[in-house]
Amino acid sequence: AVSSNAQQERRFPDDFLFGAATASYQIEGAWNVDGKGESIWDRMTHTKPHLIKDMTNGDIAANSYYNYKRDVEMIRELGLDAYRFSISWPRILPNPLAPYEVNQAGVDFYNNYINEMLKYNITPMATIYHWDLPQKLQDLGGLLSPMFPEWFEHYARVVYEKFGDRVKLWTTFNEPREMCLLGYGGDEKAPFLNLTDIGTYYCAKNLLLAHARAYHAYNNDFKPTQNGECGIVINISWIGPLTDSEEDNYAAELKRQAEWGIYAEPIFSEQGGFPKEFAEVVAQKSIEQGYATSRLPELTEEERKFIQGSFDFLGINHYTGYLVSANEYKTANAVPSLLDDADVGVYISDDWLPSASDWLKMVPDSLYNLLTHLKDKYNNPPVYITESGWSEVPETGLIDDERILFYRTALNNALDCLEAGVNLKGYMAWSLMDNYEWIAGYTELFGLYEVDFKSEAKTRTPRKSAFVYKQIVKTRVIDPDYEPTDMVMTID
Ligand code: PNW
Repeated sequence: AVSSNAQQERRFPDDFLFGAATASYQIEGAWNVDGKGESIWDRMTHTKPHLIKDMTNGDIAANSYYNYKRDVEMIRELGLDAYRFSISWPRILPNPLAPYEVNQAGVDFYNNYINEMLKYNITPMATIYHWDLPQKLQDLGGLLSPMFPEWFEHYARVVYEKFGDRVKLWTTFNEPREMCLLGYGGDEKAPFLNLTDIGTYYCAKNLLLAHARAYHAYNNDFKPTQNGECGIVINISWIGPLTDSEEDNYAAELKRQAEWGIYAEPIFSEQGGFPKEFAEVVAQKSIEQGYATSRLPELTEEERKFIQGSFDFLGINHYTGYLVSANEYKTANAVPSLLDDADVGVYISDDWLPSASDWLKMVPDSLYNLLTHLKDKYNNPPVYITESGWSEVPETGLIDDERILFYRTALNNALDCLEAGVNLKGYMAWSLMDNYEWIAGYTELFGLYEVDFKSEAKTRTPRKSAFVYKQIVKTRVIDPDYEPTDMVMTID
């Protein structure tokens, strides 16, 4: 019997947005079809396949360009409220500097996709940019070019104009850290520039300006008629101190500022600008290293004001966490670099369950710790968890009990957050289906649905976790004992 006492049963509110997420390059395939231009991931995987663990690429991936109706059918099977997908910039603007050359076939594809979602009352949440930059723009400097904010605003206006009558939830960028630290300041993501000294920081500044331009373009010119919302998605791990000591607390704060504060603080803090302590450390080290100015560029007063408050909500990709020590567990880093600027030790406990990805462990209460921290830090902004998930090796197959444990744990944390007054509005699982996991290729899989990449049809089959997630979405309650009776999926 349904309890009348709300305290006995912890449930998600009816308007809580449950969904699943994907990204264009990871699922679409059709890399050179119907006028699509070349992206930095096309170029990189084709010319340097050895950078990818299994030498694969996203040329075909889950072939969602052709399978999108099946994808929407899966979303219906799961009973999801929302679907987070990304738009491929080079599919829309194959020649990104020619303002009137919009690729109609690309527009048609996303129109069909979005209309298929709306037919079944599924709320689309669109990511404007999830890492597949047009190669042409990379040749001109990519995110390091001072022109980048203008290029991005132009592209954002095109997608608002084409899809904004139906898409009401927009995010500008997916994961600045992964782009700037790993792509420009490192060599783990395209364009693999490894400019450790200043690459990360110049990327961060241009990204913030580009985000703010796209936000203001929406706010001023589209929101009045389209009535949607625009935010940004930041990957935020929980970073806590290893001990209660003042030193470790300071080290953890410095690491938070370096890892995600440089992207979040300028937008979400009341005062704006780059995080104070970290900015001081970088300035100090830069001078010691012989630079004329800080390697972290200044934001002018005008830029600071332009970026501050440029959000309707905060999208967070949250997977994991770690603890920080001021003196122990340090490793060698490039000098100069962001990792050397925030020169602290990182501790990962052996007790935390490992996934198929070396960076992803199941860290107790990481989501709760993170969201309650952000609530206080940024005056409780509306938050969506835009990604959260667990990887397994391909051999795991359909019985993915560790993934089930991950989702139940994370969603219990989400309920704790709601009870603590966090303005949490939704949760998107990463991912709807197996897909191309960047430099890990197809060796680390995150799907609620397994994809048979060897089959011509890229057949999708629900895993056990799909049935468990479906049950939670339907009942709005986490039943720790629920077991699917069979593995037959239907649309309820
Ligand atoms: C995200 N971390 O990347 C991306 O948005 C997805 O495209 C990707 O497939 C997914 O998560 C799984 O990797 C992340 O270090 C990269 O905490 C790194 C971290 C988290 C997410």
